Amino acid sequence: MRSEKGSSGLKLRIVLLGEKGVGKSAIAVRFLCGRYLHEYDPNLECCYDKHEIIDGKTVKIEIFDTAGQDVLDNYLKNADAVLYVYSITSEKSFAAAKSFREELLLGDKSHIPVILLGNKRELEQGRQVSYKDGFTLARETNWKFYEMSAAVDTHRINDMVLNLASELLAETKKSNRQRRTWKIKRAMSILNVHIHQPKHSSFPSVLMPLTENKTDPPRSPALPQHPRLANRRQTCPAL
Ligand SMILES: Nc1nc2c(ncn2[C@@H]2O[C@H](COP(=O)(O)OP(=O)(O)OP(=O)(O)O)[C@@H](O)[C@H]2O)c(=O)[nH]1
Ligand SMILES: [Mg+2]
Repeated sequence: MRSEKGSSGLKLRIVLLGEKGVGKSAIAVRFLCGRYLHEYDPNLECCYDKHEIIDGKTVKIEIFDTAGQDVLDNYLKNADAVLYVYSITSEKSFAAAKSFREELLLGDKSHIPVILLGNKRELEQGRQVSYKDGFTLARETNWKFYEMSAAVDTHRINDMVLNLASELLAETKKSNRQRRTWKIKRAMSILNVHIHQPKHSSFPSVLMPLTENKTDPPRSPALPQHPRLANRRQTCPAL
């Protein structure tokens, strides 16, 4: 998740990937417009993003629907998360999910959060991929897993995306906090170097007294001492 340019809000870009016909556009339309694919006319309305209040913050959620004509790297370049869709009625689309996992690992992109989504779950009679297989693939790769239907599940897709946004927002807050702590620690260590300057450093010590008088001898050994005071120090330990 990143800050949106020119605004105080945050932006989350989710890229939809998966084989042809698995229901990527149907899922995008369901989330963005709350309707099923055939109830949506792309000539009359255009939905790409949606603003949601998540944990008190405004988040612009962009859904990037793909059609498989570009190389994976181009899609992943600006992705904060991937929604990988297969159809539970297509073993082939599930095999593609496995290949996608390999590609991510080989391309060193396994840090990108992925949700594996088995779509068309209401078509139980045509099922070719078991729930267990989907669940196992996701667990092996530390992905989240859901089975859903863009056709009949009106709220679950929404809830799933909002959950993801909420988790990513929490992670962003955590890493910002860590970055702030790191900056403070770094500033402290720089300060520390100055406090413990070597005796004859050309830089003045931070703890050096600003004024100097004879009754209050300077504590820094780097400063020259008056010879009389040095003698008195030897005979009078209180000084
Ligand atoms: N029964 C059922 N059909 C669905 C579901 N989701 C999508 N479909 C149908 O599956 C077909 C393909 O859906 P799309 O959303 O166009 O699939 P896509 O992944 O965007 O396909 P491409 O853009 O060609 O890659 C359409 O006929 C949809 O109506 C679902 O949950 N259940
Ligand atoms: Mg499509």
